[in-house]
Amino acid sequence: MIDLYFAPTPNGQKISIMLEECGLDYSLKPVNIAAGDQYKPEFLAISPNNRIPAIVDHDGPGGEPLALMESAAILIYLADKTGKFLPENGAARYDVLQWLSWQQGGFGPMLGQANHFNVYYKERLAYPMERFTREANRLYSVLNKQLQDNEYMCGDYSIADMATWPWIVPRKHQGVDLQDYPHVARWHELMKQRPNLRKGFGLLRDLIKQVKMDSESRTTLFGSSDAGPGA
Ligand SMILES: N[C@@H](CCC(=O)N[C@@H](CS)C(=O)NCC(=O)O)C(=O)O
Repeated sequence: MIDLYFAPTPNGQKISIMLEECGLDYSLKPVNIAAGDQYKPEFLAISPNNRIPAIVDHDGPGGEPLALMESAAILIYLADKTGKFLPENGAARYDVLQWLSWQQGGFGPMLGQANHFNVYYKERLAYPMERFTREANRLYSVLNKQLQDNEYMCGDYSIADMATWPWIVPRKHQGVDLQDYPHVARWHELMKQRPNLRKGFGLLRDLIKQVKMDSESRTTLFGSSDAGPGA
């Protein structure tokens, strides 16, 4: 059994999608990051960077429990455990790992910053809004080019797709219009047809609507209550 420490955000959804796609048994452990659950000692013992997602696999390597943080490491671990969605060796394996790294090091963090300055920060600051919206659009055009000749990001469906797709759902907040990226739009629709992806993505989605972002939760999440709701 795998414990999944989760909140319904793009980084969390990567892992709930993968667990559903692999058909693995898991037990959901909701982490309310707006209320500061990520700073509780019992969570920090599993995820020292105070971020979701994290897992504990009670049947880890050698039959011992394994705790893991960082969504890319978790995806690679689950792919290796099940033999699914990541080629075992050869060039195809490194192709998936390079696009997973692209998502993890660029696509996710830059879209997160675009979202922060376009939506959360109390003022509309021209420089960071333009910088991160421009970078978001540059990254979408890289993805668009990759998807021009590939049905999924690396040919076959893989953990690179699962890591990238949840980030394009809130694209309006990133200043992105999918009409400008027809191959991304085609892939977005293709992905949505996968029932297990929809199930993993839908986990605790209703919770988002109930979370009240007050001054205290903004300070918990962003270190400052200045990160107020956007205009
Ligand atoms: N690089 C990490 C990023 C994880 C991350 O940023 N998680 C966010 C939610 S999407 C979080 O837990 N935020 C809590 C906080 O900022 O205190 C990963 O890919 O797992």
